Amino acid sequence: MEELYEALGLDAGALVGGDLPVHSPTDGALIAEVRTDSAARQEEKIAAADAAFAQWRIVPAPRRGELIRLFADELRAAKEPLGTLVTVECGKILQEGMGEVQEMIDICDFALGLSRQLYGLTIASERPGHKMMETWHPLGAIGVITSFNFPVAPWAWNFSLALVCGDPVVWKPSEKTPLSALASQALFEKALKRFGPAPDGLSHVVIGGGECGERLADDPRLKLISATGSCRMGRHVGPRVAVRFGRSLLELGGNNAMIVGASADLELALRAILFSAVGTAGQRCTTLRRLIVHEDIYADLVPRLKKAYGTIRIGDPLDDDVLVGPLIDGGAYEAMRGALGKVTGEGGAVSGGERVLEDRYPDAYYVKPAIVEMSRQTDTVREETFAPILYVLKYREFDDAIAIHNDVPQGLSSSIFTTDLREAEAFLSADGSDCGIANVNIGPSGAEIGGAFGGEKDTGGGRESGSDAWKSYMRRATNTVNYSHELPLAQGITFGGDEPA
Ligand code: UN1
Repeated sequence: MEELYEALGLDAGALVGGDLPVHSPTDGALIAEVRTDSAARQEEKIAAADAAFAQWRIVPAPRRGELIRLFADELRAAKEPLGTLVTVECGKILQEGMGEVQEMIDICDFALGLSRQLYGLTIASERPGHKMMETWHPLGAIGVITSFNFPVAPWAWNFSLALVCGDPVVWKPSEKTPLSALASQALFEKALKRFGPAPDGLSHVVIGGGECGERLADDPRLKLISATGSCRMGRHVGPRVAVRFGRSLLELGGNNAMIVGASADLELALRAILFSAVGTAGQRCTTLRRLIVHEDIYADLVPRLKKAYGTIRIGDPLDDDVLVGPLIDGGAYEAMRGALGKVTGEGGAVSGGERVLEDRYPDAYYVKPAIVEMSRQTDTVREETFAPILYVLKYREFDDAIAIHNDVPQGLSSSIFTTDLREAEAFLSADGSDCGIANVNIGPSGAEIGGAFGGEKDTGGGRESGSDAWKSYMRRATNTVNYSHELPLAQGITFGGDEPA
């Protein structure tokens, strides 16, 4: 670990003796003891971010982009150690750990380009000699709350856009993955050194539990709170921010499904199902959780899927051949067991789901991904259990498939496998999938950064990452300029004969 810390510019001495123990989910070993931030220390950081805003907002956006360009350089150079740390700290396989760092690099590149494209509109005025336009200004310091399963990329989506938009950031990572956050911050500080003069306090990490997130949510100096995590967390944070009329951007749970139509290319579908359902050990917000299969291909697809599940290697996520690493902790394992127990009571036929490698790793939680065949969509299926459980449902009519698909509280990601153009287009249409992400012939997980990322209903409605998600990090001003010698009023109103009093 020491070598890894050193490669990332982390001071190993500062990672012992703190009050927050960090365990690797790969074997349960204690890998660090990090210091949490007191309320007073957190207050200092928020105040510093707020102070930095006054200076950073007047730095030209392309110059702000330059800082993100330098940060991307650091990330490229540290891709392997940072990806490895992500793997060790949250348990996803190394390919995915590295992929997560690549996602950070990609969004930095996007943000750099964006720094020259923070465009507003010009608008036709109804009044002669008048011009109307829209300008976008920095919003203020912002708070970012992230979860353990993607310990760095969602922060980077927010951070890179926010910085380019002129907003300093205070980041509260999951208390399960503080090291990846501290390493990201250290890499950013390296970029800052190369950047030259910049206001102090552009980026802060605050370490702590729920109370730490609450303090962010309640602080009026943080103009936007962008939070990624469970629906439960979002229900707590969203209203707190709303009470003070703050902005929130919520990216919460998903219950993502795939419809497999009768005409689907089953080879492709199988591969997509496997990656989406068991990748990251089922701990992505975009994980495939429900498979809705046409009755004509059910007997072909489902046994093949079970066979493929049987060949998946489960184990140390640093091992090249492994596809499924551990769950994050014992709590996640209990939640998985609980859901499988409940769903059995609801008539589900479970295969897989057992704990494995217990002798070798008594303090880690490796499980066989589970497939559960259901005759109907029950309340347990409607819940998001953050574990590799794939519920399989059968349908006959396409409209029923869509109805089952949409009949869950969450609305993040979705997909259909079909070669039938009508089905594909219907799925993407206004009365098709009700999710923020809807895909054809690819799975629901593993989105690129270029599109807006997020979902509807209990997923919280926020959009992060690409497209015009940057607008959440800026304030919009509508400007009307009168360059005439008259003062015509809008809507044709005459006011006191329009003579000066
Ligand atoms: C998450 O699980 O919180 O689309 C984010 C994906 C990744 C991001 C997942 N690009 O699966």
